[in-house]
Amino acid sequence: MWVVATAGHVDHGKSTLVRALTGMEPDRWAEERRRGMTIDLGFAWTTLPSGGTLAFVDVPGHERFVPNMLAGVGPVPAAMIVVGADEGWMPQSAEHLAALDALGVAYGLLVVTRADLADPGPALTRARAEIAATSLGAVEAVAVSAVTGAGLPELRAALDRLVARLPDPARDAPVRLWVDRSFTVRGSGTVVTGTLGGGRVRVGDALELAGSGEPVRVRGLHSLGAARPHVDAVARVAVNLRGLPRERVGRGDALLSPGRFGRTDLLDARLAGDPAADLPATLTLHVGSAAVPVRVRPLGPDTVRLRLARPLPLLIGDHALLRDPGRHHVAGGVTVLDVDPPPLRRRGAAAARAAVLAGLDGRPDPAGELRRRRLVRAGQLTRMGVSPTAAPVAGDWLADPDHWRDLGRRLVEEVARYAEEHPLAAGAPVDALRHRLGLPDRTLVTALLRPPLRLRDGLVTAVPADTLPEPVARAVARVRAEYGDRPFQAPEAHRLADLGLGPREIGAAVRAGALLRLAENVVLLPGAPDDAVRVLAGLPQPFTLSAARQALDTTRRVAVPLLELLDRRGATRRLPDDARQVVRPPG
Ligand SMILES: Nc1nc2c(ncn2[C@@H]2O[C@H](COP(=O)(O)OP(=O)(O)OP(=O)(O)O)[C@@H](O)[C@H]2O)c(=O)[nH]1
Ligand SMILES: [Mg+2]
Repeated sequence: MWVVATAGHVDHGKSTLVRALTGMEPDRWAEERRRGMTIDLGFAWTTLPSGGTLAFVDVPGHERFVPNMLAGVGPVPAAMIVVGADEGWMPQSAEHLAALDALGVAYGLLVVTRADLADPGPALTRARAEIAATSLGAVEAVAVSAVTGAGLPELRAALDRLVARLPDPARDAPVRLWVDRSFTVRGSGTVVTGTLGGGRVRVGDALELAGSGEPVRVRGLHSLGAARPHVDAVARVAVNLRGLPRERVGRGDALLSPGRFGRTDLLDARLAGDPAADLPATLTLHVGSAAVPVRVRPLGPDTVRLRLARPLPLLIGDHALLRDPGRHHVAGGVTVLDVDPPPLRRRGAAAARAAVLAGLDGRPDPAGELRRRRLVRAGQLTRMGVSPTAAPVAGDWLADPDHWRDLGRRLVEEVARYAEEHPLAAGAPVDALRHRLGLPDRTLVTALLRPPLRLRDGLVTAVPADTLPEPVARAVARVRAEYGDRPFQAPEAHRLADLGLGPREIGAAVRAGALLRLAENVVLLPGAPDDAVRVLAGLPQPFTLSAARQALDTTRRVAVPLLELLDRRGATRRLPDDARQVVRPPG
């Protein structure tokens, strides 16, 4: 199934056209039929010549009902713009088009209707030009009369061509079903409807209400007027929710896959196009079927911080629209850049934040998020719409590799400092170290332990340096200082010789756990294999030797024995074609 929303000025014939195409009545309310005007969203569907099913979300054209229109088009990726041949381009033709543009809608069709009343030519020319300047670009156009039926076969064929171009929905995406209607069915209880843009809903599914966070259970599903065991995106769907009172859910709420979305009332966003310098301080944010008042704080020339009056389940990359309800005016589109932005407390923080936002484009960027957040839980990233690519350093904690190496170095220093401050203590308690490093979880401290540090009875100690002969300990310290920030580069043979590390000295350092020998004269620091797995887990799997070598910024001399070591440890697996994949992250 595909879903297309109508758009266009009041009385230009949207509902009449939907009726002519589907044989169904989109104006559901008696009041709408009495007044001959759409007030709220209408739903109808038809079979196209190709055999596919197309559902329409029919929207009201009157300027008073633009918020209803926006709730309908928000989750729908394609539009049928309807212009009356007799009246031509009108204010809500323009406002609806501005809304589609702000939401980034890229697929559409122009229909000049009421062509039995006037020459469609002028309306067609004007509307085409207006649409061409938006995210919809050049669209196909058809002239019709819903009364005589002229042009309807051509319109059906054009709709077939339109839906054939629509991108395939993400079938495995988490569910975020924006609710556009809710009502009670006697004997069944509360039913909500919406346009499912991605994923699959099944009878029996546990979902979560965005507004209250409360869990709900799918008791029944309807689509195209029939009960279904499951419904795949894209689809119009009606969901019967077990045991949920009708007052607890309504338009603007959403049904979510549990644990897959955060809720945010603070976000940073980029304004589309040439943003007006004098953006009002309060506007309404429209996204999905929701409309929420927001306070706008400009940051950079085209970036803003939005404070929402209530939290919404938004992801990085979501498109939304800002509208000035008082002035009936679409103020612009926004792309969400960050749904968990840092507070701006210090002087200069806003300017610094603007500089960061200047480098973001709303595309999920796992490595960039790690770099900016340094330490974050995998689940938290997922709930922002970013799929983690790196393996966790501990539990579900992810760390920026540079930050993690830095923490490792600081831990060694803190253990030494603790020993100086507490000469009689048997070691530094893990919690004290956690505190000193400002880490949120003690498992992070234990995950950072590398020789010469070790944990015994909850206390961290450094293996006394004097277990190594003084010259060897000094040489190892030099290696650590020189190679600590390029952990996959092994000192060349001549450098080892300069440092006084011959085979015997290397043997002693390896036995003390201070160095790791990969091959004759190829030594790394002991944490290198775990760090390597973390880097390799971030590559598209499986990966080649050369991809691994580049990602690790090293040579074949190191990469070949290092990968063989990882194979032996069961962290990577070598495939028949010599490519490899990471099978077990470091634990
Ligand atoms: N002659 C003629 N009249 C039409 C045609 N299409 C619609 N109409 C008439 O135009 C009037 C408005 O049509 P609607 O379909 O209600 O318009 P709408 O765009 O849905 O209006 P809103 O939903 O209120 O924005 C009705 O009286 C229709 O009968 C057409 O192709 N030819
Ligand atoms: Mg209508």
